[in-house]
Amino acid sequence: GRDDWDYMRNGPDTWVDKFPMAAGSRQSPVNIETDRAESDHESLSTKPLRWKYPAYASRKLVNPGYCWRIDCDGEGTFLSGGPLMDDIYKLEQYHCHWGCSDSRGSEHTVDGQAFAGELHLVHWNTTKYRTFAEAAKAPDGLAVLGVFLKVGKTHEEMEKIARMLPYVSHKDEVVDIVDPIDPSKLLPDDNGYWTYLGSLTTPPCNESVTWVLFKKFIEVSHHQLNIFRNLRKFPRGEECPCHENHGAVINNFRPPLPLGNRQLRECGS
Ligand code: SG4
Ligand code: ZN
Repeated sequence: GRDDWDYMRNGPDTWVDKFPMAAGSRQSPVNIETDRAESDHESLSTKPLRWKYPAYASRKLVNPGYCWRIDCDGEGTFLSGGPLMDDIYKLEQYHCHWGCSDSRGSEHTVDGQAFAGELHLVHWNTTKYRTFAEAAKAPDGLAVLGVFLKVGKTHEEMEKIARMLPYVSHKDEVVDIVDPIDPSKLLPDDNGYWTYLGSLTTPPCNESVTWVLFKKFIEVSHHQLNIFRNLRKFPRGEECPCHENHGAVINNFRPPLPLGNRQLRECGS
């Protein structure tokens, strides 16, 4: 069925059996070979990438059983410019990927190096499509901003999320966000990025995403990552279905796939 995939027994190698799109030639993540990036100033910097997220856009914190996710009210949110050109995208949700240890966890890698985690802000094209579902099927329907997480000092905005995670420790748990969380405070202070055309990194792996990956990482603490690792893959009251790692949500990343003949562009440093 729809939820019949994971990062273990039914892991990324097996997704193609049930989700044929996962075998496509426009899949994500990829390894960013920094030498291969084309700095094409005309098309990317004539209209700089710009975003706006109002304080109350972040509505609900969810544990879907394979990450944490914050569902947003896209009204008033805005992402445009750069590779997206004049189309206006709205923020749908943001979520995170991480490892079992600090040496792995990101989906994209940079010159073969993984980071401890990767934050994804998922947007959809409201200029061309009427709903998120419709946009998710179109080649220019979605735009994801990706931010690498490196272990270092405590991140203040991430701390607001970390403090709420114990309330959604089990699968399918949801809490309303009352203390506003500003997704723009989760972005690095430098806007340089790489961009390429790819897919969702989870089934059904739709090839509908314009990826924008910030070159600069943000720092989160080892303790904050451990709080992410405390989420459980199974519902409260149910017995842990797997004996490994007490059913912890860890290593929820898809390994990189070939970039093939896709263009990798960069803007800024
Ligand atoms: C995460 O599993 C999110 O929870 C999913 O959100 C998301 O799917 C999926 O990642 C893929 O997104 O930026 N990593 S990604 O390519 O946004 C969608 C939900 O399932 C459709 C709502
Ligand atoms: Zn993601």
